[in-house]
Amino acid sequence: MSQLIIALSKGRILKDTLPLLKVAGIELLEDPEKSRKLIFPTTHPQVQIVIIRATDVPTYVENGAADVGVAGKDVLMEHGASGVYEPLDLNIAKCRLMVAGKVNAPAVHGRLRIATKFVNLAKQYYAEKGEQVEVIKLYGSMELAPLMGLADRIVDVVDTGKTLVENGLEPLELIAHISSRLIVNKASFKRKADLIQPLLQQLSHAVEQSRV
Ligand code: PRT
Ligand code: MG
Repeated sequence: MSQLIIALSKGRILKDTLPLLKVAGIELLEDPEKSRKLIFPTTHPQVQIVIIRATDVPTYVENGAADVGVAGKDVLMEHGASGVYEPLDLNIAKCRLMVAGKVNAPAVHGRLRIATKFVNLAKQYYAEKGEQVEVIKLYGSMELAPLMGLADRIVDVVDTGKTLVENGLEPLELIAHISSRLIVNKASFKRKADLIQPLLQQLSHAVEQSRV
């Protein structure tokens, strides 16, 4: 019997995906937030869930190490992820990809310095605007960069905006609306259609239910 590996990341994606998977008859037997394990069996004998970093999900699925995954559109756009199918918008972990800067910051002369973990997205965004900028790669806590004089702006995802406000920053430009997507390895999509097609149908049904 073929096995299906689903890649998820801890935190909001796991929390929001589990109720959808439950509708598809897939439930974890233990809580990954309380475990150091990385591979988890489920109530479905043919399905296992692996827990990895959010930014690694497209890599696992693209290479077939996982058959299916859930990743934010921000992560997918930054990664490229051209090697995977993206059949379903799960409408979860919603946020906005934005440019933000210090409140009442004086005008910048010369090239803007942009701190972000979304280097490709930031470069693409400013290239499309025809603006020459310097992009500085960070791995986290982007909000700190303008306060410390490391950058003039950040490109990051914003949900409530609370983190910006608490750090004296304000949203300046909306780049994209973001939600998490189901992604599928292209070979698995064909070879494991018997498992993936019903999963897709049940998940899209669950997403529709959650919309109303
Ligand atoms: O945290 P880690 O470095 O392991 O990886 P990650 O940040 O990529 O993963 P995770 O689990 O934090 O986010 C997974 C996905 O959730 C992202 O790829 C987004 O698509 C989506 N998402 C939705 C968010 C947020 N909302 C969000 N608010 N991802 C991050 N945030 C951050 C935001 O950048 C800010 O620093 O949460 C902070 C609080 O946001 P506010 O605006 O509510 O204050
Ligand atoms: Mg995070």
